[in-house]
Amino acid sequence: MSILDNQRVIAIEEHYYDEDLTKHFQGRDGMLGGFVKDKISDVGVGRIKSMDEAGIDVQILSHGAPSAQKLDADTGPGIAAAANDRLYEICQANPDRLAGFGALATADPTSAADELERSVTKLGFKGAMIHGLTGGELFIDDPQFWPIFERAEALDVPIYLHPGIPHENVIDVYLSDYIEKYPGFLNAGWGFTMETATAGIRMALSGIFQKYPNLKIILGHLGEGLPFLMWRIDLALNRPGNDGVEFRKIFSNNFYITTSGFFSDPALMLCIQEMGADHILFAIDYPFVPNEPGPKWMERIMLNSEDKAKILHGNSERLLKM
Ligand code: GRE
Ligand code: ZN
Repeated sequence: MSILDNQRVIAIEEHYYDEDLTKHFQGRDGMLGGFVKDKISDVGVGRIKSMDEAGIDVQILSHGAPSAQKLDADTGPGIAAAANDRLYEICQANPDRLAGFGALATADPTSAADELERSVTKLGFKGAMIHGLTGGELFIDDPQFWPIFERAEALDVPIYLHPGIPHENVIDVYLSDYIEKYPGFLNAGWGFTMETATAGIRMALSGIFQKYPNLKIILGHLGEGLPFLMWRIDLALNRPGNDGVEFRKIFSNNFYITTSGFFSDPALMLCIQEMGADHILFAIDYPFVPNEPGPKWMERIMLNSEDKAKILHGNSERLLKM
């Protein structure tokens, strides 16, 4: 099936929309997926056909941003659980081709931890994806969310930190005057990156990896720039007057990154040089990014075949037990 010498190709940040969940997106969030509406809603024939044409064997499906992070603590858990049940059915229709990351209504952290467990043990999901600020306000390193990470460590599944749009105050000051002309400046063109890179650094600062040393966090988009910045972040956070944090060590041990929406040779090479090939996983970010160029890029990139195999399937087979 694959164009890469019949190697299995697993893509792990591939989105769909649940009609009931997207009803709850408002304002800027409501406009996020408009330009891919048809493709993102197709979880059947059209999607599998596109995978076949591109040489992608398996997609790990996750909801598009902002998923369940904007839901409230009262209604959110039920809405997320129902969406996860429907995702289970979607995967069951093509069990060899589709698997899932659960959606968690993080506004209720304890029930989100329970839903993570149900998603993994009852629905067979590979972990969960969290999209940005809970309620548009709170970063996920806040101690109230730690029960989710405690459960993830106990279940030995990763949590994928996917971008969401930044806090409204940040948008006002940093982005707003350009986003009418350049909506991408709010999302993948910068807003997403700055929000999710910040979330990643904050996780390291929070001390959560001391408490849960086997916690595994996935960042898309080649680590949201953090591999490039790792040296400098490490320097600054360990200058006199800082508490000191082994940022490089934490990022290299506890974080995994994916190629979602970022098919750049030099950027990937930098990631391999900074953190090795064992924590880099293939992803497209379909349908925000088309399927076809991804496997073609992996096919032609100047990289030894062992590392290619790790990125295309070996690392996800190990991390996601598939
Ligand atoms: C993405 O996953 O890359 C994405 C979204 C929503 C809007 C834009 C975008 O999930 O790039
Ligand atoms: Zn994405």
